[in-house]
Amino acid sequence: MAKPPSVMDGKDRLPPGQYLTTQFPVLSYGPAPKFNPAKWDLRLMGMVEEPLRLTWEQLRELPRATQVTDFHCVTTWSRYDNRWEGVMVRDLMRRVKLKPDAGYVFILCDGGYTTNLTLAEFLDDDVMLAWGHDGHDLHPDHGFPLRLVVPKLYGWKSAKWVRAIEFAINDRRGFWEVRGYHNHGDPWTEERYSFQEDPED
Ligand SMILES: Nc1nc2c(c(=O)[nH]1)N[C@H]1C(S)=C(S)[C@@H](COP(=O)(O)O)O[C@H]1N2
Ligand SMILES: [Mo]
Repeated sequence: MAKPPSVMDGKDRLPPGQYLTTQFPVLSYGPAPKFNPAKWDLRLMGMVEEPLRLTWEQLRELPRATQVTDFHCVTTWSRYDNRWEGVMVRDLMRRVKLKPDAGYVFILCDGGYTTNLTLAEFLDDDVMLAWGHDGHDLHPDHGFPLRLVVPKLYGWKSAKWVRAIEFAINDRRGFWEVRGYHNHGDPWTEERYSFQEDPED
């Protein structure tokens, strides 16, 4: 079967084992939660000197950013040039002081979904919390009011409906990470499944 021209053009842009789509599939465990801007909040907690709670209004007052990145789902679809709008994690993190022992980040979402990252990967300069996509508010199914965007890792790390960010000393696996997905999830080395993990890590 002939591949679409864009795949041929952007070969080194498409991670191994992925195909390109211009659709924006919805991959969710459970329905999109209802959003009440008067009650919604975002918490930064755990290994921080002072926990932080931001209302929807306060979140929207943080410095805004847009960023165009590719998205790679472990189920093998990739979508190029997503224009995300929101807040860079590095700007949000100016509002808290981490304790020196913090090494891992646990993302907690409305509906019970979770995912884990190393602190270094969470603090990477392309990681953001987004409320907009391609010029519109995110569709609720895609994570409105707020989703994480981690361009360098498979899509399951880009948690939708984020409500809390917990900084921790030790790593702990999130929703998909305990259900057979890789703890790290680098699409370029195809870290798809937990059985691929190096027991030494
Ligand atoms: N809260 C929550 N976030 C989630 C998921 C989910 O089921 N629940 N699915 C993940 C997976 S597997 C992928 S590939 C992306 C998909 O994002 P999309 O539905 O906007 O395409 O969201 C991730 N974030
Ligand atoms: Mo996914």
